[in-house]
Amino acid sequence: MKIRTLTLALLFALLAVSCTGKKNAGNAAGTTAGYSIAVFVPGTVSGSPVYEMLVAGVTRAVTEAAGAGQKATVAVIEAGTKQADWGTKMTALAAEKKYSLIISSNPAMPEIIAPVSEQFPDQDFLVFDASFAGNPKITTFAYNQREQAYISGYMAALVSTSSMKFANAKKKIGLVAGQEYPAMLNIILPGYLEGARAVDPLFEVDFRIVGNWYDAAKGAELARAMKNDGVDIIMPISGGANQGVIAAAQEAGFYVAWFDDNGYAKAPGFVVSSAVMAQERLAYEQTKAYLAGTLVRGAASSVGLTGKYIDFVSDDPLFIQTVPQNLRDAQAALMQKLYSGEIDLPVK
Ligand code: RBF
Repeated sequence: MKIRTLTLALLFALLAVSCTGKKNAGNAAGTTAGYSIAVFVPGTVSGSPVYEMLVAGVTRAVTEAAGAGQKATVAVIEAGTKQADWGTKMTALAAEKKYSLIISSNPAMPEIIAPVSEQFPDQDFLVFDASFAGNPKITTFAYNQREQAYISGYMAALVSTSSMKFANAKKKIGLVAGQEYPAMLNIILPGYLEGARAVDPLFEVDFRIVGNWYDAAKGAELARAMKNDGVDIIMPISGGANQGVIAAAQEAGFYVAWFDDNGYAKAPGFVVSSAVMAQERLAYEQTKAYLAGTLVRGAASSVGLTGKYIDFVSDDPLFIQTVPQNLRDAQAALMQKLYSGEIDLPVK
């Protein structure tokens, strides 16, 4: 496992050890030993917006707390792309009894953590982009991805039916996923289609799977094939493979609907949409709450458009330059209907 520890945080960890004389600098949360947080990244950070935001948010909260004199440290552990190893790696991490809190993110993690929690009942876990109730040591936050995907599908269909340079007459938009998983099949894919069909009921989604979260060459290959089949805009949700979709867009000439964070700068003129989740802010807020002793433990919370945990980035100059005014107006009108509740998209 690759462990990167903040230099500043390490300094505070050493101080914590020397002040208390204890080797264990964290497991007793809230004691003078301080807080020691591990971010368990199920995959690799680079290229995955959800994980980049997770690490950034947690690190910001810990750095601020440490700067204000609190004993707080963070270690980022990349568990890598072999998913079969995640359970063993999580067990090993909990067995260290070194971290007062282990933070992670993705919908599969609670099921992996549940048996680890049974084995190490004192260990606290906080998982984003996931939902799991009934274990007081596992706290989760899920995003309303029906809203997020609907917003994305709506903009994709607006672009696809427009007179923009790479748009064609076919009512076909694309989605490239890293793998198939329940949130993708039951929420994101249907939400994307639902949003597109709100523009025109004849829209179809060409849905393809990379088979992992890193293979950019495979991402590019799938995207080129989709373009040849008449797709003029693709939403990539495939981690490091997204880079392949971006490269294919620039080379073959089609648009990209970015998901999770602001992606306009990834390929100016080609990325026409950014339907985002505020994972950086949520991770920051909840880590801060944990460090302040106010994290509501064991709860399964949901966030969405309310509080702008799900949103569309419409004020980026690259969006304004790339997408014509009439399409931006139509997207803004959709957002108004969502903010006002005129369109309500609960996760079923
Ligand atoms: N998204 C990424 O961007 N990178 C990943 O490495 C990644 N790995 C995942 C592994 C599993 C088992 C699951 C269920 C999802 C994964 N996701 C990954 C998708 C992520 O949780 C989320 O659904 C998407 O980013 C859309 O918001």
